Amino acid sequence: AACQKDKPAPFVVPDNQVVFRNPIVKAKFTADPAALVHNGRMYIYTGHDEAATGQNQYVMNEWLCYSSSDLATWTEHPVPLRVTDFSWARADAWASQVVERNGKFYWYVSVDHRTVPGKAIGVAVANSPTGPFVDARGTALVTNAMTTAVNTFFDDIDPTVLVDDSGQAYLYWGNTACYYAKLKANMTELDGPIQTISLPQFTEAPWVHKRGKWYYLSYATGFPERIAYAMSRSPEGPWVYKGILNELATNSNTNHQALLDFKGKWYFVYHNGALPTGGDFRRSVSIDYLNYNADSTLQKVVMTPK
Ligand code: FUB
Repeated sequence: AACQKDKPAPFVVPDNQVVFRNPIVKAKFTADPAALVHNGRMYIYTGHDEAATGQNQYVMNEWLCYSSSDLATWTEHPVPLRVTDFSWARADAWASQVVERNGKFYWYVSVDHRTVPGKAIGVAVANSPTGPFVDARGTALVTNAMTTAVNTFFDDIDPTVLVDDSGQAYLYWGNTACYYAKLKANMTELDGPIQTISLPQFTEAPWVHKRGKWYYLSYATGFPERIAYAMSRSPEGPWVYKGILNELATNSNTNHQALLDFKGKWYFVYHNGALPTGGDFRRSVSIDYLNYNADSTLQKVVMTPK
């Protein structure tokens, strides 16, 4: 009996569903997850919420990286990227995403710009998903001077990148307004004009993914935030709004999602404030299943607390 007690809970139940141990990171507060799959592992990239208990503001100086082959046991990698890695950035390691192209890993980040008012988007590059990452440009890729300043200080945050099957890469981002632009094949320069996407009650946190012939643009809507989504036959739209995908996250006024396929099943990675002493500025990343209907629309995510 003593032996039985010491056994860890099984990771997988008989119908082959993973029992997630949410939140997946308990030793640190993590936020704004992005995820990718490489060589049989899921990599989750997060911001690091460093606010003290009761401190009502974001304190975010670095990004973190975790990986897993079974989605139950996660390895923390050494800190792969900090605000200080971008000489032109002042503060705020806000939401980000890493994408792989031709064996290189490009990390698009939101940060506060030193000289251009407001937030800006930068890009770092590495030869491995865990780094070391270095600033790929030495300057911001997008600044507030380039967009229409709907919400001047927060316009240019929350980058998400899709490399389409055609090889064309697209960068989407925004707060209040949702923007997109093509990226050159080098992944570090915009290619053409910045366009605006019209979506109902767009707050922030766009994430674009493709399944079959459908493109999906999910995003944070309202405030406190739910996750809504739209679908299109093209990465350039038109996007058709489909409804709410994820309800309010426990104890967090923001939500932020990554949707991806791993070993033939789909997952929804997001954050909440569910850890003891957690909250709006002390968030935690969780993962749950993402299910599709027969007509390719998305089922609402069922969030599992632990
Ligand atoms: O974590 C800072 C900001 O809060 C992110 O950039 C937004 O998506 C929201 O989660």
